[in-house]
Amino acid sequence: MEAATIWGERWSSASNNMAKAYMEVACRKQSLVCLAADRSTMAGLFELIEAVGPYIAALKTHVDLVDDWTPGSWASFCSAAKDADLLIFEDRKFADIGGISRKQMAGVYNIRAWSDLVTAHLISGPDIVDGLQAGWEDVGREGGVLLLAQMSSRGNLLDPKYTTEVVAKGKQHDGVFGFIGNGSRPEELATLRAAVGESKMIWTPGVNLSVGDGEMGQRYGDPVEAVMAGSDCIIVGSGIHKSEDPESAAKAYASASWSGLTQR
Ligand code: S5P
Repeated sequence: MEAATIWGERWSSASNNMAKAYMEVACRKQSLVCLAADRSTMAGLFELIEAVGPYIAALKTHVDLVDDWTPGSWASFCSAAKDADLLIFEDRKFADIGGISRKQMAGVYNIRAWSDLVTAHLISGPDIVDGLQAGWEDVGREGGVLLLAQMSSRGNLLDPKYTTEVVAKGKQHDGVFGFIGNGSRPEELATLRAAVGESKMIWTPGVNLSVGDGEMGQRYGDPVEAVMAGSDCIIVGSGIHKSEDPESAAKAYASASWSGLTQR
C-alpha cells in the first residue's frame, strides 16, 4: 500500500524530508521497528544486521560503545545497513552549544558522514539543531534531529513543563525530524502526540513484548499500545539483540508495530 494512504496526515504534513524517507521504508518493510543495535563488537553487529535487516526500518547505533571500532569496519557496517534498506540513526544525545555540536558531528567518528538521524537534548537551547544541521551541510548531506521530549528511564528529569517547551520549540524547526517519547507509558504518549500534532514523528524506546521492566531503571510497555497511542516507530534493543532467536523476535516486533499502525 502507498505510504500516503497508510500514514495519512502524518505523511501529508511531514516537514522534514527524512520523515518521508522513513515512512516509505516502513511501508516497504511493513515494520515500524528501529533496532537499537547495542552490541559491543563489530562481529556482533554484523551478525545482528544480517539476521534482522529485512524486518526493521531503521538501525540505531551508539558508535562509542563498540570495543573494536575502526573507521574501515564501521564504513562496511554502514554500507551493509544501506544494502538492507535501513535509515542509520546515531543516538549520540548531543547536548552542547550549537557550534560545538557541529564540530562533534565531525571528529574521529565523523557522524555527519554516515548518519541520517541523530538525537539531541534541547537543554542548551534551539541553536543545537542549527549546529547539527550545519554538520550535515558541511559534507553535503541531509539529516534529521530527534529531540528528547521524554525519557523511558525512571526518575528522569524531563518533567511535563520541559516536555512542553521542547515540543513547542522543536515543532517550529524544519531540521527537527521528531521527538523521542516514552514508550512505556501509553497515557503520557497520547498527551505527547496531542501536543506534537501531525507534522513530526514520535519514536519510542522502552517497549518490549515480554512483561516486566529492564535493567538499571529501564521501564517497558507494549509495542502495539505504544503505536496506538501515537508512536511512529518502536525502538527495540534487548528484546531483539539479547533474544536467543533475533530473527524471530524482529519479525514479531515488526508484525506488532505494523498491526498497531493499521489499527490506528
Ligand atoms: O529515553 C530513552 C531514550 C533512548 S534513545 N530511553 C532509551 O532506552 N533510549 C535508547 O533506547 C537506549 O539508549 C537504548 O539504546 C534503547 C533501548 O534499549 P532496550 O534494550 O531497553 O530496548
